[in-house]
Amino acid sequence: MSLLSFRGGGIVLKNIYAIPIALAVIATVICAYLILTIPKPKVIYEDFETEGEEWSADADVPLDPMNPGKPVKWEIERTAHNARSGNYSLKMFIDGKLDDGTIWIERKIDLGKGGQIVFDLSFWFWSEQESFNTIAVVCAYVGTKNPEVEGDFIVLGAANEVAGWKNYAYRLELDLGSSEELWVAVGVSVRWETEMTYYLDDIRIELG
Ligand SMILES: [Ca+2]
Ligand SMILES: [Ca+2]
Ligand SMILES: [Ca+2]
Repeated sequence: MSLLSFRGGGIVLKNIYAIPIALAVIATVICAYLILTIPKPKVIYEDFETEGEEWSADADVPLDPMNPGKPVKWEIERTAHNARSGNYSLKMFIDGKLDDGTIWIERKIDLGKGGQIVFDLSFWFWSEQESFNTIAVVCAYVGTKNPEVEGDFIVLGAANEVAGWKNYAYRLELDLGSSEELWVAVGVSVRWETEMTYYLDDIRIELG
């Protein structure tokens, strides 16, 4: 039997429920609006456990005098040889005997909006040995352009601060202007005349 068929009493009953129902509907609409419109941090995580196409390798390295017209040897590849998480990480090798060269991985992030953002980067970097000499430095880039040269990067610290895995972090507030895309890169830059191999794992990027 419907509420309306109750003549007088039914109308009273209907009024009693009308206000709470209306409030519940309004509260639901407000909650849905807040959930949809409050910006949530976007988190990007890369642990190298699967093949991906988001990141690509790039470099700014000198030409090899022993090999005319060719750059010095460098290589960035996913490997199961060493890992902080799971079974895989990224191996970064460069022949730094000319005391020069920067190699990195980079990716573009489509944000869908420009303006002010807070960028938080964290990753783990592996060095075979600790050294008081700065053999290489760990470097990063964040900005609106595709990084192409060593000068695009900022130095986060020495690459040989510990033997094993070490966490590096970088936080930045930046104004993208009208650009709706962001480029991020993490790499290593030679400071000592030697061949060197490092590993990278567990990159976490938070954009708020
Ligand atoms: Ca991993
Ligand atoms: Ca390039
Ligand atoms: Ca590039």
